[in-house]
Amino acid sequence: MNVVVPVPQDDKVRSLWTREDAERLYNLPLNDLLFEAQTIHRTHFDPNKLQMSRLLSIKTGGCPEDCGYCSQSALAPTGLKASKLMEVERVLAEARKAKDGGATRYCMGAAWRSPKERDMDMVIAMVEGVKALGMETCMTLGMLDPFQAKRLATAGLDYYNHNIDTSERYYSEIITTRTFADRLETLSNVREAGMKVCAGGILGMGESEGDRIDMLLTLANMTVPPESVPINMLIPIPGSRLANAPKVDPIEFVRVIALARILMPTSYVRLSAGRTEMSDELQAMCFFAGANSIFIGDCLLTADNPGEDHDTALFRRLGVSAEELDTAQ
Ligand code: SAM
Ligand code: DTB
Ligand code: SF4
Repeated sequence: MNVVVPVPQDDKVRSLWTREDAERLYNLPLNDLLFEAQTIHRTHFDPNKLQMSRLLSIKTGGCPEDCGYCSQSALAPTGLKASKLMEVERVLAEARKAKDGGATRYCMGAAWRSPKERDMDMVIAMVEGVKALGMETCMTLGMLDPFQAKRLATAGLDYYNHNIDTSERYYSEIITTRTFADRLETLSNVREAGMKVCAGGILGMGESEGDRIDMLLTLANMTVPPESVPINMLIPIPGSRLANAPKVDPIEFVRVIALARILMPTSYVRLSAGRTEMSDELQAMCFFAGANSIFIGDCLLTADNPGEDHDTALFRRLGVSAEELDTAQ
């Protein structure tokens, strides 16, 4: 078997992963790749614990951006009804339910290109309110300038989610209303403001194997890699440009999860959107490959998620349970 030496991420002078390293890992015989990923996983995490987050769409639809995968773009005939920013009290009521359901992190998403000044007070009140419930907070509101990032960080926002979605090369095939560089700039503003970064992407948008590897390399080679890396399987949305994109081969999906685990040994890798379409066996394989975070609940932002009954049964069969929040931090 090839011996793979992971690059230590806490070295003062950190060496970067090369495309060659990543390709070699990705193309290992599957058993070797899984063994390597699971070995690394066990040195940093309890392999039988999953971090559980819950999502809420606080502002749905009517988005001016043209992301080809999204149900919420006003530019695609997806039939989704747009709604206004949710009242703070309603968000907090939903967050309480999520906490009772076992979620330790509450993620609030808005269909915006970027937050407007007039919305910031309500968004800040949501962060403070959810934080006061004793949950970790995460938001995904589109692009942030340094000032907005600082305001959110000061309010106590723990994580900001902003996905790079795919490789730099393929990005403009999927989104034309902003650039890959815009995405990286927001991520840098989030990091500078002192928040933790949640950044990942989507598989199944017609991208190549090289695009998937390059996406992971961009994340892994950041000065500080994201603490949370969501890997979404495209949920095809009727009316969206990617409604008929070719499906990802499940084994290739597992390979990407394993590669993410090896390239970013201490990050949480989230098996994110698309679990409803995955078999229990595929999910189990993703957890073995190093995925250790999921969204729970029966709804993501606008699309379905497996729901509590199915997940509870699956986790019992696999002997995995929810990771508790480390309140000592
Ligand atoms: N509007 C904000 C933005 O785009 O940054 C935040 C919300 S957006 C819906 C959050 C992420 O969800 C996207 O970056 C994308 O990675 C993921 N996503 C959206 N629609 C999806 C779909 N149909 N299937 C899989 N992932 C999806
Ligand atoms: C992420 O990477 N996936 C989540 C979260 N970050 C915001 C969103 C998934 C959205 C799936 C499609 C929908 O619900 O509309
Ligand atoms: Fe808007 Fe975000 Fe959907 Fe893109 S992914 S259309 S920015 S809500």
